[in-house]
Amino acid sequence: MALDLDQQARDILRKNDRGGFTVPTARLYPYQWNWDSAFVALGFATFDRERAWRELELLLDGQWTNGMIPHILFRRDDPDYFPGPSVWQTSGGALPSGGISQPPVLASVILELVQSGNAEDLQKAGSMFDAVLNWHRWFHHDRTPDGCPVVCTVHPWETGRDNCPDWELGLDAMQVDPALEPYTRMDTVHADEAERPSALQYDKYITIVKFGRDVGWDQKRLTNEGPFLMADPGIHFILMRADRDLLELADRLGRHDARAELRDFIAKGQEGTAYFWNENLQAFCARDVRSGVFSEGFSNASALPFYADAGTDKQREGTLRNMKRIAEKVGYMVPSWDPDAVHFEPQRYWCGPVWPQMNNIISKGLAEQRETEMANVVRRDLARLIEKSGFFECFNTMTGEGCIGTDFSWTAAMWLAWASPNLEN
Ligand code: 9WN
Repeated sequence: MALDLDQQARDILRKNDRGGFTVPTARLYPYQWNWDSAFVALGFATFDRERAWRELELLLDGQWTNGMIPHILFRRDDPDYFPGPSVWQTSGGALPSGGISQPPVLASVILELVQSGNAEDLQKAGSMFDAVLNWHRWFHHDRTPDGCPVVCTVHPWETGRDNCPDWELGLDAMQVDPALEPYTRMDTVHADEAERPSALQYDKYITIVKFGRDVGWDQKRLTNEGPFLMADPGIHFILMRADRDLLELADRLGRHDARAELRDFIAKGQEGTAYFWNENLQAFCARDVRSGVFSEGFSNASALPFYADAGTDKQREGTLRNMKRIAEKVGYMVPSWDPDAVHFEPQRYWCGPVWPQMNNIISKGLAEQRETEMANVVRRDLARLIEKSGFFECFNTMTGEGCIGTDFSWTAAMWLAWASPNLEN
């Protein structure tokens, strides 16, 4: 059966290939997405390394001159997706794109390809090094509000964890722009409404897009003056890890010129980690930057300090205690939202379901920090989910039923690169 699933996973990646880049799934997400592509490259690397690098090269085609790599690249307009290029109206790079970014897993994926590869892989990594460094600079400068100790986010979509209840704080603090033009959502045409964000959430998402457009996508202004400003432990820990991985790449490539700057980024991350510590919950949580208020639930991003090698012993113990508490309540780890917190819904997108790419980085971090038992649970649970339900976008954390997109690229990639039991042979 695992062999069948390996074959199915390869077929999904081939089927979602649009000529060098992969769509997350047909129809619902018909473009190239940033962190999806990075994870997908790990899947391709298990059977076609050339194609893995191609995925990343095409992602970099969309980089803006200010360094940002956008969350979506619109190579052509597709009526199946809203909001498309005519809504974003960006001109920061060579391709039409979204005006925000996504969690920067790219450097870590490149390092993984180098670690499992040869001189040719190192050469490819070398050709991408400056582009990735510029992206990290963009996070540390343009996405760090004046006077704030940490990198922040201006839109729930930028965190990749769209409608996680974490973002309610920031969304509650903003108004829907009364001048918002009427629009038609396409996601609820392709997926069950009960599994997608609400209408009010969508109005606020589009209000932020409108603000970005109104300031001509001036990223510093969007960060300092935009309607939404929160700090995400997901972006924080992923960037910290990526800064370290980029430093290792710099060493392997002999790019000593970049070392001091990367060390500064890492030090900023280490100092900023305390900002996310919610004493009440004994967990790293999202925060509304303007009010300083913490989100009061353990999300799957709260489980990432191990991946970033961050936090004190006490903070890691608190994190693990929360994970054990949650493991008693759900059928499958790691839910995207806390089953003991308000707004938990086991089937609704980022309000409960298990996400394959998150399980991957959570488990990787736990294994590296010798938290083997929990690392194995997190990996085994994703394998069980795929064996039970197939290659869905995400899965109901209670029942294991698949949610939203089918034949999903990152799920196939995570199976091939990490969760398939065949990898143990
Ligand atoms: C908005 C593509 C993307 C993922 C995100 C996921 C979802 C988009 C949407 O799909 O977001 O970027 O329209 O809902 O939340 O993590 O990258 O798979």
